[in-house]
Amino acid sequence: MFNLILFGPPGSGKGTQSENLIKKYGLKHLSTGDLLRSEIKQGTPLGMEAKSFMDKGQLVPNEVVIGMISSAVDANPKVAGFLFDGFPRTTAQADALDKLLELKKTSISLMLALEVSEEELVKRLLKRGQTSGRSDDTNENVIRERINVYHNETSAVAEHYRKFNKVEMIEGEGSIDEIFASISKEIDAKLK
Ligand code: B4P
Repeated sequence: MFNLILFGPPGSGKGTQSENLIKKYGLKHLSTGDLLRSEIKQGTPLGMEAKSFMDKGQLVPNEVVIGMISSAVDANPKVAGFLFDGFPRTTAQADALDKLLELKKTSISLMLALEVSEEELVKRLLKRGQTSGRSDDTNENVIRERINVYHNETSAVAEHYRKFNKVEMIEGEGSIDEIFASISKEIDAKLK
């Protein structure tokens, strides 16, 4: 199996690049942000709990997100690999993911980390907020809080995988096609 983590701050292009990557490499896309927004749309208790955190720009509790990913991995036993988008976002989530994959006799193959400046992130998310209907994209304070949370809680996840030599950095500013080409190059080198 080829299991990829697409990593980076909010607005760095994880969701955008994932759409093209799943088409090219046939991976199963697991986005915790998409899974949570689907729960909110359906009005489930999990969705209602998650919304209260997401609207403030905070992370949803680890046990909620880990449970969701665990079910999604179990529900897809025959895939070529997973593309984890927006997960793991804490070291506790990374530990849980490693254990989960170990039980399936597999592991993370590669983490690609998108690098984008803070001002560009804010600009992109405010722009998306004009059309997406996402409440966490319309308020600049909430966007900046999400970026702070990334620095304080999420960036350490890259250190976790760096210990195993699994991280490659990607320049995340430029056209979507240029960034996709850089990402594909890293994946192709790893698949060789
Ligand atoms: P996510 O849904 O993961 O959203 P995101 O990080 O904001 O966005 P992403 O990075 O995918 O967006 P993209 O750049 O593609 O998380 C939302 C919330 O859910 C979190 O704040 C948290 O509360 C919760 N959550 C999710 N996962 C969690 C977890 N594991 N643990 C706890 N809580 C969790 O797109 C941004 C915009 O940039 C788009 O409009 C796009 O068109 C544009 N863009 C992309 N690439 C571009 C480029 N090259 N140039 C110009 N614009 C570009």
